Amino acid sequence: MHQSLSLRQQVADIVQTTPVFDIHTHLYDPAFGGLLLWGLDELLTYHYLVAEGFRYFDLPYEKFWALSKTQQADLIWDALFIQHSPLSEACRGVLTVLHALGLDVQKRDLPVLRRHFAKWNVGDFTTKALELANVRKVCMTNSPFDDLERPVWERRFVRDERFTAALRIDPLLVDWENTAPKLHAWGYDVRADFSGQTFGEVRRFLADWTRRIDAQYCMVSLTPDFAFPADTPTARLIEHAILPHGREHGQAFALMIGVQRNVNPQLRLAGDSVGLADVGAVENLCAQFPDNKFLCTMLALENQHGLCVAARKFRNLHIFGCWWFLNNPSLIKDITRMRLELLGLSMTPQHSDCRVLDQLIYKWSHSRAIIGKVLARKYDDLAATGWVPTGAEIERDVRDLFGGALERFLKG
Ligand code: FIX
Ligand code: ZN
Repeated sequence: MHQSLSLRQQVADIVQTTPVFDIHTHLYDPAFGGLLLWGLDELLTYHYLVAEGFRYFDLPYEKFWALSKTQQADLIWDALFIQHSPLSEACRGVLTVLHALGLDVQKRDLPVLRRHFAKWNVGDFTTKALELANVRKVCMTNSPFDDLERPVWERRFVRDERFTAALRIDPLLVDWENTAPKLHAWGYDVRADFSGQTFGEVRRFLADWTRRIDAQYCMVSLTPDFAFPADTPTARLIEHAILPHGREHGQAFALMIGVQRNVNPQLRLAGDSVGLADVGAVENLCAQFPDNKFLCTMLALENQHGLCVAARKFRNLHIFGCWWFLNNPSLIKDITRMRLELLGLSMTPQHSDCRVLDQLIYKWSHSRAIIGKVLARKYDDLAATGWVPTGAEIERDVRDLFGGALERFLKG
């Protein structure tokens, strides 16, 4: 009993002190200026909280969107923190951030809390947030199709080494009809019907952007009905452009599957939902293209077991994260336990998906606590057989779970 208590403490300490590589976020290198969101009003208007706010608001959607960010934050604060206790995970997250920054949340005084943030500049706050979250490196989501982001890459800038890039290509794969003319206008000789040099030119586009941003991997999010093989533009582009590109550049293809976009367009970014996807499509990709590396996360809870089993069958598949509606303590606990039981340490239990810099602090503090407990229970079970892990072994394992295994997978 004594030994098991100290083992638990040892695991908790190692999990707290091991720095994380956060493999999927929507944060930006500070050189992107206003694209890097931070501060209290951004925290309060996070789309998770907008969705929750509308559970209580009694005003038309358009009226909310016409308000300034500060006014929107005021409404959300009032509905979700003052009129009701802030029990949801996203609400609790705001309080974890404020508390970690040393602020007194008990007074429930929004103007005072706001004034604290006014003292920071973005450079110092970036360092503070990364330090408090104990995150060593953050992977961004970088889209050449984003009109605000593209010019920053095109004019070049000095990179902050704490931020790495991932090439995000949703419009290419899910909206080919409107994307083909764009590629054409950018000097790539593609045709809407895929004739001529189309696939080669898409590969040239991918290679150009991979080089320009030094992409760690290439990524897409897909709806629950994603099928492979299939006679769809998405499947054709994957087979004839994305995967040959991946083989040529040794680059993994990351699939985030199961998001049903815009089920309530009036909620804007908060209007996406979830649906059950087909794990078979991922298995088909892994089986048919053993020389490609795939990363995958799925949004539906009901897909988690199948996805784990798929990863047992295919070593070119690395599964990651408790994405979005799964990023809640109860679900992280169950999913992480299942993954450890089926895959051991050859997976990445969590990414943050932060959209606001400050969120690194709460997403990693909350996830760390759960992953630490789950892991400690597993080591306890081992210790009961006489196999007591050494400190060095636990440190090695935690490094792997917090990005090390993924880095090896990407390099291998
Ligand atoms: O597609 C994605 O990368 C999603 O994570 C986002 O689009 C989503 O809005 C989000 O922030 C989820 O956490
Ligand atoms: Zn995301």
